[in-house]
Parts: sequence; C-alpha cells; structure tokens
Amino acid sequence: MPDKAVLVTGACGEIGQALVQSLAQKGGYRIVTTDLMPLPDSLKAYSAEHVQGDLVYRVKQFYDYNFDIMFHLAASLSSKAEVATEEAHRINVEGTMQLLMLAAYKSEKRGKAVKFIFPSSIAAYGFDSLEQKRKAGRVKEEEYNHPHTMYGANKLYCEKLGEYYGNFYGQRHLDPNPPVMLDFRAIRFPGLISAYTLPTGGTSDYGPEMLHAAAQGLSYSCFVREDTKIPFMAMPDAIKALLMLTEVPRDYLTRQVYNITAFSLTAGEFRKRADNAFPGTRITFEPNPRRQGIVDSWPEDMDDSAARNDWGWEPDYDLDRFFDEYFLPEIRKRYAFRPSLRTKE
Ligand code: AKB
Repeated sequence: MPDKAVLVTGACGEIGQALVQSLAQKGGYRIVTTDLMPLPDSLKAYSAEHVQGDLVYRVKQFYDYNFDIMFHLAASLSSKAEVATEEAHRINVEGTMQLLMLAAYKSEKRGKAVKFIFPSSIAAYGFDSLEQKRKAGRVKEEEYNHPHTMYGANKLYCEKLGEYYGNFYGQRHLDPNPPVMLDFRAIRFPGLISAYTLPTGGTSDYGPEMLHAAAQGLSYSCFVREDTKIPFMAMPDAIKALLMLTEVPRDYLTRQVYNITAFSLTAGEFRKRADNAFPGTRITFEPNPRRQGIVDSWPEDMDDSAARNDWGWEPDYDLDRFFDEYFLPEIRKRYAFRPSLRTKE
C-alpha cells in the first residue's frame, strides 16, 4: 500500500511536534508540514517537505497535492487571541475555511473523502458565573456553548464550518447522486501538558508552566487563583486520541465533535504535586483578572462518554499516572543535565 499523504498545519506547535513524531514512528505516512516557523531540527527527518509561511496565503500551493488526511493544528490560542482579535480570527477562522474548501474540493474531485482532523477546545464552552460553572460539573458537547473568548468563538464556529463542508456544502447532499464530501472530525481538548515542550499564548498554560518551572528550581507566579479548576491531559494521550479518531471507521461515529478528558485539578493541587516532587519550589498566586476570567468561563470537567462509546476512547494517564509514569520521569531526564538551573531565581 502506498503511504498516506498527510498535511500537518501548525507542525512546530506543541501538538504538531508530538503528532509528527508519532506519525513518523507509526510509519505509512508521507508527511508534509507547514508552519509560520522553520521546522525544528528534531523534526527534519520526519517531514518530507516543510512549507514555511502564513497558511492563509499558502493554501493555494496545496491544491497541487492530494492529501488523504489533514491535521489542521495551526491556531492562535486563547490568551494571545484576546489581545489580537483580528489576527486571531484570520488565523483561526480564515485559515480553517481555506483548508476546508481545499479538502471539500479534493474530496469531490477524487471521489474519496479527505479526512479533516480538527483540534477544538474546552474554550468552546462559556459560563455566566463561577456558580454556574461549579453547578454544571461535567458538561456534554452541546451544553453551554457560549464562549467568552475570541479563540473559543473561533473554535466553535470552525466546528460548525467543518460540519457544513462535511455534510451540506452547496446543499449537494440533496442531489440524487451526491458527490463525495470531506470527512470532518473534531476533538475538544482540555489543557494539554507535555514534558518536552511548553505552550505559548494559551490560558491553561499555568499548569505546564508551573510544573516546568518547579522542575528547574525556578520561581513561578501563577496567573490564576488557587481554587481554579479545569481539565487537563498528558500530551501522549492527546496524540493517541487524534490517531484513534483518524482511524475509526466513519460508520462508528454518531457525531463529528467529541469531548475527551483525562483528569481535573485545581491550580493549588498543581502546586502541591510540584512541591512534593521538587521540594523547595517557590510558587505564588497572583491572579490576572483577564486570564482568570477566561478559565472561570471554562468547565471543571467534560463528559467524554460519546468518544468512549463510539471509538473506545480512554486516557492512559489519570492524575496519578500522569505524574508518576509520564511527567515526572520524563521531566527529570529532561532537566537532569542542567543542575545549575536549580539554583536560579
Ligand atoms: C488555551 O489555553 O488556549 C488552550 C486550550 C485550552 O485550548 N490550551
């Protein structure tokens, strides 16, 4: 069987780097990457071709390719999007729209559905108050879809755009012989934590930032209150979910947008875990009202029963396993050769 042609946008981001490595390790894919940034050396062996530049202007070039799968990861995350809303809309919505149009066109032309895999987010939710958030607890996909952020609004709208191009584009499904439509599949991710990379521009970033700082003996001022609670997941589980959702036969899917989650904890519990693992950490809480408002509008937990039922989703790492079997062993290896960092302010 020939290799599947795969496009990964946002390949230099956190999810992108981990995904490209996993696809390459699995084998059977010809991976084309694209990002605003040059490809890091660590990924060069895995990418058949890297297209550097702004996706909105680069998409035209991809009409010459026949991708079987597109992982559209490029995005401006929630905190960054809030300070540059127009730019965020261009990256998050126009970039997605351009790529969906390409996938729709290619699906119809080749008579074979292009799989379009889209990472959505807990940011698609929005609560009016902390009281409502606490009362809601675990939320289903269709509940509380009232995002308070540009990023969340962009993600929710792109979910709808994907469903439109996948099912209704031009009302072609009403033709007696409807053409092949693209195969849109999305995952709403919680905050993600990698032992190897740090996020930039997001609001769930306080979790990974605190842990990476503690592991290096650096002080950290957390920008949300101690009682702030949202769901998180280990990066390997996020990649596992993307690959599972990509591979599951379409007939198994009862929806196109799925929640997935692994564990929920407060920022204070993060500090406790960091203290236990790295005694002497200096973590303080100095909430930033804007960023606090963003996480207060996100759910404490997500109901991922649809993903569990339809495609057998289950995280490998619950809270204890995340720390004991993934994050701590990996982060100790990562910083072990830089002991001088433990004395830095
Ligand atoms: C962010 O904080 O913006 C992202 C997300 C939760 O989608 N990590």
